[in-house]
Amino acid sequence: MYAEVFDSQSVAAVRQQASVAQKIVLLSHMNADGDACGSILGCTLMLDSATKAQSVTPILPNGCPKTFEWLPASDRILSGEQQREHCEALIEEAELIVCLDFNVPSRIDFLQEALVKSKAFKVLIDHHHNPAKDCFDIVFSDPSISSTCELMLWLAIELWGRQHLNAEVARCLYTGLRTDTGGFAFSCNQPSCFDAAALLVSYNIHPAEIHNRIVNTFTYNRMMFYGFAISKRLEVFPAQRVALFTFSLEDQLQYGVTGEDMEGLVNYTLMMQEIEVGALVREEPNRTKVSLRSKYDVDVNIMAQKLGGGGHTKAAGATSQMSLTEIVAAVKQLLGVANQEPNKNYTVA
Ligand SMILES: [Mn+2]
Repeated sequence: MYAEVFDSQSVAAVRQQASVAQKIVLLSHMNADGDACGSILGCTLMLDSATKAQSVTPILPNGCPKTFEWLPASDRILSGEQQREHCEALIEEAELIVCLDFNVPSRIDFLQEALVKSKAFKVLIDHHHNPAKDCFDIVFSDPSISSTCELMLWLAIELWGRQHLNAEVARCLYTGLRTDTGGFAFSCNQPSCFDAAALLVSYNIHPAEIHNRIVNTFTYNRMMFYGFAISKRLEVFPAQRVALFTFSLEDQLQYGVTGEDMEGLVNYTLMMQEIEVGALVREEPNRTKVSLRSKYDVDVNIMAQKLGGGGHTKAAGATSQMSLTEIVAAVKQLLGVANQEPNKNYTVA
């Protein structure tokens, strides 16, 4: 599978490094999602069984989110925020570092310096556009692949065959496949995505149970916040086929919700039949964040890049130092709705 991504020399080099490395570190991005958590844990478990390393340590800049603590081995994830010096030392001393589901070192935030400085053999496994190839010894990257978890599965088979696949690994990898495709709704044009799902399900995992763990998890506060968001904080521009959520810090404090609770809310914009591009802008202490989604052909990755971020064609985002007012103006400019009045009485036909 994907012979152009997994050239045999690179695969052999990684197999060799994995077989001799005593200290292995795995890294994924800030605010880890299902694909980050699933790929880092699936890879950790496979390296446990495939190598003789003394230590295999998964590190996330701000730890494992509560929503993914049910994944196997999640208690092994170290939080960079909670144990910064320890994590930096592990990164610097590592002989092999596997980076998953991010394209540039800045996506691991304050841990990037340690990564760049480390003399370890560095492997990137990712599906975002424009990977920083110079920062890694080997890069396995293809933006046409559904998820890093799918890429990790095919790479594992190239490296070791199926001998290190089992129910726990399958549970981890299926989770990223499931979340990055919105439940096999988008980013799944390649048949290989379904081949991967079929193979993972053959290890006796239960898609309905994983679906419940991922989707049916709202607290009452989060549900009430979504009601507030849709009724009070959604601007719809039907003529431009654009919709935009905006949240101040105060909005979030009032309902006791955080960024994690807003995961997926931006997708609600696209549920309106006339809307093609949706955005969510929110304030955090000392910064603002933008999420962008596209239903058809508009490339939101390009828009996110103009805001200093990036991502995928249909799903991208950015973190900014602009104030909420400034970033909303910038986003509206990019969406072509600057100076337009949102239609408050808009109802979908
Ligand atoms: Mn991903």
